[in-house]
Amino acid sequence: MNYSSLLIDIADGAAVVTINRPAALNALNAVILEELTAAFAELKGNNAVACVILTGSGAKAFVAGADIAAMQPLDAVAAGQFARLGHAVLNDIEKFPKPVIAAVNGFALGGGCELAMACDIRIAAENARFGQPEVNLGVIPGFGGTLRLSRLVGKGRAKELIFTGDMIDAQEAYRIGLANKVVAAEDLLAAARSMAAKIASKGPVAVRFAKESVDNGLEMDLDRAGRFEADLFGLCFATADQKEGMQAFLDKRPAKFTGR
Ligand code: DAK
Repeated sequence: MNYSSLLIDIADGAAVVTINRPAALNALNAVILEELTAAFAELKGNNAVACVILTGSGAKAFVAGADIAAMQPLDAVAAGQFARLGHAVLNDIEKFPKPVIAAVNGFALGGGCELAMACDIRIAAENARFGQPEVNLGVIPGFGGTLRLSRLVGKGRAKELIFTGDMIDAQEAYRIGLANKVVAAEDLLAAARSMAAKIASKGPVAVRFAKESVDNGLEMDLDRAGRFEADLFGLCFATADQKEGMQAFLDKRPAKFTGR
């Protein structure tokens, strides 16, 4: 499929999806949200893709938020539709059956911070800035920010960021657990590709089950979460990858996973 606002580059098991609207700091409009939905649906079934890297075009921004100019005139019904579109995209990414890494190359504000938080892992460039500045605009985070930020960094820190609208830099984001690591801007894509390649070399079914277990387990009490994890652990033994992975260990050779 051809995309007007996304660039997609697939190599070595990873798809780099670049939101390409640098003149507006990659602000999310309905076209980008619809194209992200289509792109993730396409990548889901692509066996050459083990991992997705999401980033923004240009040196300045990952995504500076939802498109304020497009949102300003919306009535309550249209705003609700826009919010549902955003939620659907972020849910698709969160539930995507392969890991998604956000390579945060500058501003990740509002909907941009929310988009990064829907990804499994965030690698930040030194110039990255994170924030939920919606209160400056008279609204609250509308794409799951109040939910995902508090789960990632805890209730107190999330409330401080959301109530003040303050931006934090990459090191502070790392310190509070919002970013997994910080790298020099020029090394960002290489760092993301290197992590994606490492993940792509593992058993794909095991990685998918691990993602499901972490995400679903966090929403359950420990008893149910434990049973869910045990069921997925058991299911691993129905895969060729489990037989191969354990046999390879016993043979003292690298495993050759097939994703079956
Ligand atoms: N939307 C539209 N255009 C944006 C934008 C945005 N979020 N952010 C930047 N731009 C545009 C600027 O208007 C400017 O366009 P031109 O004037 O050149 O045409 C261009 O990008 C470059 O930006 P600046 O000139 O402002 O660049 P600076 O370096 O001076 O400043 C900045 C960079 C990131 C600090 C600044 O651009 C800024 O503060 N941007 C807005 C950040 C922000 O407030 N983001 C949160 C957006 S609100 C909801 C669903 C979702 C949401 C809310 C409700 N429901 C429907 C319930 C989500 C809301 C948000 O994400």
